[in-house]
Amino acid sequence: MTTATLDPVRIRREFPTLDQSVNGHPLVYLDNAATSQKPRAVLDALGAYYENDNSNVHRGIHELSRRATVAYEESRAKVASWVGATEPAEIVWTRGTTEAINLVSTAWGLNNVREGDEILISVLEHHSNIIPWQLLAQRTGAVIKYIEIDDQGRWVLEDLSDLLTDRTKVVAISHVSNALGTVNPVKEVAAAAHEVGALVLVDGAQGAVHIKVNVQDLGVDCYAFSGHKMCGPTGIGALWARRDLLDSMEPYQGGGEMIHLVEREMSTWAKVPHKFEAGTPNIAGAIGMGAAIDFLSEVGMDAIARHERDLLAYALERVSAVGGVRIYGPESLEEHSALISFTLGDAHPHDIATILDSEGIAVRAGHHCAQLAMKHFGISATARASIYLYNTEDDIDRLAEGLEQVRSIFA
Ligand code: C6P
Repeated sequence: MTTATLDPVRIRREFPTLDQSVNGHPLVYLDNAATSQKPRAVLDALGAYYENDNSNVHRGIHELSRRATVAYEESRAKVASWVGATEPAEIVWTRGTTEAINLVSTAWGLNNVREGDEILISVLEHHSNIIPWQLLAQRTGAVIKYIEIDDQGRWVLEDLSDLLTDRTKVVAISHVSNALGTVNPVKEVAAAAHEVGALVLVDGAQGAVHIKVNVQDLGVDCYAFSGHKMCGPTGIGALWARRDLLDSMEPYQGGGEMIHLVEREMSTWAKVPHKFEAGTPNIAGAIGMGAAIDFLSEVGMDAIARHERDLLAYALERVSAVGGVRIYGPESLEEHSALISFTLGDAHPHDIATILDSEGIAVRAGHHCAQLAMKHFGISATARASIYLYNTEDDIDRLAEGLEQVRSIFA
């Protein structure tokens, strides 16, 4: 593998799952925004941990526990440098993006948001970045305000200075929309939010996958992301947050690992990040996420981004040429991440996905956990083809051929 260009045909050989037939056809996997496939390097890291080092972390004074702890903490350091954290302690392991957002909305929110305060989110958000804030609003009496979107699924920011007030306590926004592919101007909104003293949390579930993230450059306070969308295992993800913020926050859950001293009436907490990691963590998952970061770093994020952009351009051309297709999301490639969200005439997106599946092509159909975004367009669902580093022009050709079949059935 080289860092300059990327050969997807060579890369896909690293992914055993891709080497199979589905419904009698070679698999075309275009559901990467839901979860990516895993390279052999990640599967091997998981196997090696369970075969050689399986043990609990930070507890046992024995060799296996030492090895497990070293590998687990090394992975934390890799995740820290992946997003530009100033130190590994700024990374809290979570089950994924969803848990990372809930951690902040609960551990920070319940102590910092009061009745009448305002929470600003956008209509484009995944439910994981809506519901935790609605729960917080219900519990505190805070008010939720929304950044609206235009007909290309981009934030409308003309009235941002009205949306942000001295009551705005938190701005929670996605880096990239999973439903439409919009790459959002997070940096600009974060700067404005900080002017009114609000905390800025970014849902990076679809960001850290495709974009070389630097949280310092973005100028945000928290960044949440998942391992399974970036070649890592399921059930592991991370919250990055500024160290002083983490230090100031109360624990999220109580249990082993997160304490310093336990007394009958009162206990004290471990230092961050362990304060937020109650119970035995997903050790294998963390090690697997570290292996995924090694893998992606070796391929090179610049090369991945270039490949995805070229393939997206090709896919937009091929898919939009199918009669009756309507594509949702930004027209400019600069603002459009590696997925195509679309409808095709009167065909229900579930029917589109079912017909494609019969041809061995995996796409997602539905509201993509973004019902507010769907509502904006007056639809309940789209079909979504999402691209990653191992997809090829052949995959896109197969998708376009499959869509022609859908069209012929529903014409
Ligand atoms: N989106 C999709 O098919 P978890 O489940 O915690 O790893 O990630 C949740 C999440 C949060 N924000 C965004 C922008 C997301 O895309 C997701 C996951 C998947 O689009 C499953 S619904």
